[in-house]
Amino acid sequence: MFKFFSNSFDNFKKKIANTATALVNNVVDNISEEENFSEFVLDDMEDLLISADLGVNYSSELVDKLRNQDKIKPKDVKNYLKSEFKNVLNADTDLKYTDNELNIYFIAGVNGAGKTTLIGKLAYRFKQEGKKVLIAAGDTFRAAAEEQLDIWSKRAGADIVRRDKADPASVVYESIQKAKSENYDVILVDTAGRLQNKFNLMEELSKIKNVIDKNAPENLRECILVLDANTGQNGLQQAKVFTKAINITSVALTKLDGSAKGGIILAIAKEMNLPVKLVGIGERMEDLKNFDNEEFINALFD
Ligand SMILES: Nc1nc2c(ncn2[C@@H]2O[C@H](COP(=O)(O)OP(=O)(O)OP(=O)(O)O)[C@@H](O)[C@H]2O)c(=O)[nH]1
Ligand SMILES: [Mg+2]
Repeated sequence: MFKFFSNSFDNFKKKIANTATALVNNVVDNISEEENFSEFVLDDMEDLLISADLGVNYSSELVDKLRNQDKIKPKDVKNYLKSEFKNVLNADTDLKYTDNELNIYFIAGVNGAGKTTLIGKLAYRFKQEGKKVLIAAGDTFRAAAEEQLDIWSKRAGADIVRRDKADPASVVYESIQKAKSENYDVILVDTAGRLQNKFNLMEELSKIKNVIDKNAPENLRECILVLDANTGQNGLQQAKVFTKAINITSVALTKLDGSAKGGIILAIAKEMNLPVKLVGIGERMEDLKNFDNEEFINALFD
């Protein structure tokens, strides 16, 4: 298990205040004073949950449980949501890490989601922990991508394998050879952003991943899908497509700072069975948090 030092609870609470408003306070304010869960009230509640990015299926499931029962009253809606959300967020959210072995993290996601920034932040955190870190510049597609990664690697104090405009699969292959012969603890693999509806781009992604599967399968620790919190429900769609192409093991949700769409964390857990393990809460190198189920619930409800 690998723990990052984390930002304070108060800071986290501030960063997700908009999500708390959308997901909890709005619902409580609109529902809790009602007498009963009439169809009208239930419809209202469902709309509020959908607009807080819980997704249609999960929102209607939450509302269905309140129909034709009289144990839970509208005044209990806050506690009801809290216990439901707790049940959904039950996966282990610790980023996998094995001491004294090479740990490879494969990072994928659509354009601009925050992949390269995440790699910079992760490199920094691993370096702070005294690890030997190698970044594989697998985005050889976008102009200036390698330059951007180079800047992050210098900032973090990590090494980089960069072969201008080379085939990304060969960059990853070379990184694995270097890391094995020079005893690195960590490889972070950056990949080019891609539209999830472009078949050949997704094919290319699985080709890059195959290089790891062939040359260091026991070292692949996580395949992380990077999602921009602001894309909301579209993130679910992205998760489905990426999971088909490569076996995603966890999600890093970026740009949660200021976003009101953090409800997507619950939708991803519920519909995809994928844990969010990392959250980006700003553009600086330190603005990365380990996601913690209980802390998230507390920050939403308390
Ligand atoms: N506010 C905020 N901005 C972020 C966060 N993470 C990334 N960004 C910003 O999002 C923008 C895109 O980030 P990149 O890391 O370049 O995204 P990418 O996925 O590598 O993009 P491509 O390589 O073009 O696919 C940058 O301006 C980052 O500073 C975050 O957690 N919070
Ligand atoms: Mg990038």
